[in-house]
Amino acid sequence: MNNQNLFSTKGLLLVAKRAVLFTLLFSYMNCTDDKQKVVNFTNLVLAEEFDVNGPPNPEVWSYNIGTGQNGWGNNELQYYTDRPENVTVQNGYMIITARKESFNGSQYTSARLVTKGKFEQQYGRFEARMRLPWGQGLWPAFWMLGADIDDNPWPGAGEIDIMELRGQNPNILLGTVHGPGYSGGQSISKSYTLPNDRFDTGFHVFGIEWGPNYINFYVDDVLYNQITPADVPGEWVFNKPFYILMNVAVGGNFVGAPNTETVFPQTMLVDYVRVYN
Ligand SMILES: [Ca+2]
Repeated sequence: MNNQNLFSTKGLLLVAKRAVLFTLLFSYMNCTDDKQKVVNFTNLVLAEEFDVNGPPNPEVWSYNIGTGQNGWGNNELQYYTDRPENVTVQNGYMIITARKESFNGSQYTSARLVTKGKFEQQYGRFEARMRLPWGQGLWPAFWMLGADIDDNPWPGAGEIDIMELRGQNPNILLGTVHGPGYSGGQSISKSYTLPNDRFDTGFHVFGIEWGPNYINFYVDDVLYNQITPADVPGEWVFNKPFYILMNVAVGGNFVGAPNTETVFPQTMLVDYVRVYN
């Protein structure tokens, strides 16, 4: 009887603990939902909707061409071009296509677009609606670099990765910041796993809300991470203007090389890029 009573008390305690945990979890979820619904930036300052067929709007976008130094610092395998085979606007989408083809000494081609010198902003809501490529060795990204990078080399200039994904894990994206003392493998990062779905089979909105001393990362309606100066083991370098980059890399340290299972070509469809302040 004593044992039975003890058991029941323990059982009750367990139930109570679970109730408290559930309540905490529920209020946390509500809290993040509230943060996400009450957006901090609502004034639309850039709306690239990709409604005009042809090359992307030259007033906003330019290109990184070639292989960069050491595969853009990551041993990437693609040669970036501005050819329509690698980037074009059609039927409301910007289409970045990674191809397997021999080109100027590289085995793959793709495109990397930047708004450097054309659109740079400090703080705001930056979001893109996209359908991503997939497969071993594919590395799509929507990201930002500090606009002072020419005078303040990476990682001093800072990097905000709004969305990057390893093509071999098409349901897991990462939101990350790099800065002095926390770059590359020491970057501050959090992943988000799409429940029962993949990022290459439909469109999703990837975004940040970025203000003084915070960056909130979200996917669709889910705010999945907030990074503040307390989270980085070095100088906070995100209180200054940044520019946008969009690309599909092939290979490189982050994803490894494609293999025989990787299907080419692979496309990243960008329905829109919108920025608010
Ligand atoms: Ca569109």
